[in-house]
Amino acid sequence: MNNNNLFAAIRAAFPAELSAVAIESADSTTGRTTKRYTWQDIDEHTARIANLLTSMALPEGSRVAVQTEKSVEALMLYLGVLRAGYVYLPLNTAYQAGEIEYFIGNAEPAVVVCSPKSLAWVQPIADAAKVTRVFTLDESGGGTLIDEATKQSATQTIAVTGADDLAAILYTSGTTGRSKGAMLTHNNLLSNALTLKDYWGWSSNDVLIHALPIFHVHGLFVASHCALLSGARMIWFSKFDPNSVLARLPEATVFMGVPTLYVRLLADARLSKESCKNVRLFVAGSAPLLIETFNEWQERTGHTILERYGMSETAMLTSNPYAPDQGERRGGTVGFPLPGVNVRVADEKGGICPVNEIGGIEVKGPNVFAGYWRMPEKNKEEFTVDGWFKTGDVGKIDEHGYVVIVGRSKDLIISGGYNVYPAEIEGYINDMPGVAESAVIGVPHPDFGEAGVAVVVAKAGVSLDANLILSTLKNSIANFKVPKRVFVVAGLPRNAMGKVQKNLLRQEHAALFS
Ligand code: MLC
Ligand code: AMP
Repeated sequence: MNNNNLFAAIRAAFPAELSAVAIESADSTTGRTTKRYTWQDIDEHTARIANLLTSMALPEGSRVAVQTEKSVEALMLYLGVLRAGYVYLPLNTAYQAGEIEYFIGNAEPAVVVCSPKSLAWVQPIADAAKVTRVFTLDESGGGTLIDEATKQSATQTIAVTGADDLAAILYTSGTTGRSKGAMLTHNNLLSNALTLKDYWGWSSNDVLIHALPIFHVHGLFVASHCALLSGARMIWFSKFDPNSVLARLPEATVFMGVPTLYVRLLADARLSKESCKNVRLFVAGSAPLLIETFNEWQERTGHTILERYGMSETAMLTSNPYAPDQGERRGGTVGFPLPGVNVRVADEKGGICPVNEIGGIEVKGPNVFAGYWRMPEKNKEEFTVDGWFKTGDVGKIDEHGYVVIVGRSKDLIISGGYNVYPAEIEGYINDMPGVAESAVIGVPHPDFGEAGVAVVVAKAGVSLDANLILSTLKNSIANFKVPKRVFVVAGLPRNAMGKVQKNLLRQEHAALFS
């Protein structure tokens, strides 16, 4: 029978020699190998996890929500969920109780896996949402999930799924209201992964340094899928640290990172042509790569970073070329639409923009998600009548076919590769006693690319304490969402329509971190 399960394709790509090392977990400070996992280990661990889930007789399409530290076992959990035919729902480790309560309430997962140190507050949330079972998984791969999985058989028949069955739900914040769950099918993920594997020239000789978190598209899908589908080895870091990455870089052939990772590596004097001697490909994405970083990287290492563009709803849309005969890699651009992916630029009336004209970037292709989880009205808003997905990014396609992103129509801050939605943060600030209104803006930041800044107005007669606003936010939301600075001001600039002029605030604070 034809099985469209993404894991079936991954399993079929395992090398014949199952005793070869597939993943080396490495100490995130020193870079030294702490444990080796063979392809056989991946096969057995994922089979056990899949058997554990199947033994629970969960309803078809059940979600497995996961908020755990990064470990090889956490990757096995993702693969085990695919293998069992359930839907994987990764959650940023920085999320706090209020945020997790929303995700669990909205997605109604059958199973939740959390870190042992979060169990005390996750369990009541899960109980209230009638979650069948909560397991734990810690950063060294221990916990009740693995204890229970170990009792299961190490062989399993991969669940048969259709191409359009859901493989994962990735929550991505909305410009208004709460986060939306982007539903990704097995075919969305597999088609995109196979395209990237081919386009970027992956082979079993590759060695990938994996230093990104695995709760987002970049680390979970782009990096892991390319390596797994190529039978390539991964050096697995639970956290990015320039020291450990530089210790292992000489044996790597591929590195992937958000721009902040490149900025931090450049700040380390040990980065040199010698340290990159075996690397064939540096990939950057998830946020704009500054041309200064692109140029400096070229000078220091002799390598031209390949910048690509993607999002949770669509996986990867465009990429600068890998092979020289496909063209040069141009800094400041995100390259060409990937094979099989259609990208167009539309004006406000829905007409197609001519070459070099700026408009909204739209996409169509097998990579485009199946819609937002239980939000039919959002699907109507964010797809055109002829079925193109409106990315919310603003850009153009130049005369050579390169896509250039110039901004966003969505009010979004991308900080160190994480998305922060001003409307969400403003909502928290506006609920604080004594606050009349607030505006959260993104301003240039040398490390994170952009950083959030809050401008807050007090109610008449109230004196607000900026530090108290910051500490209140730190106690309620993920740390990366907390603005780096808070200013209490007399009033916000508004236009004739009464709309807050965030562009003026951005100008005013543009040099804050320079
Ligand atoms: C950490 N902090 C951040 C932050 N990361 N603040 C803003 N933006 C971020 N991204 C906070 C910390 O909580 C801390 O606050 C302070 O900033 C300094 O922390 P740090 O020790 O320097 O941070 P670190 O743990 O080193 O993390 C930085 C990072 C991490 C860059 C390594 O943010 C990261 O891994 N980013 C990658 C995100 C990613 O994978 N994105 C892909 C999305 S997929 P305090 O107050 O506690 O001191 C996608 C689609 C696509 O977009 O195209 O790929
Ligand atoms: P997410 O919703 O977290 O998947 O973030 C997706 C958004 O990241 C996109 O809509 C873009 O705004 C942004 N993004 C991803 N890659 C790039 C890139 N190479 N350059 C500029 N922005 C990017």
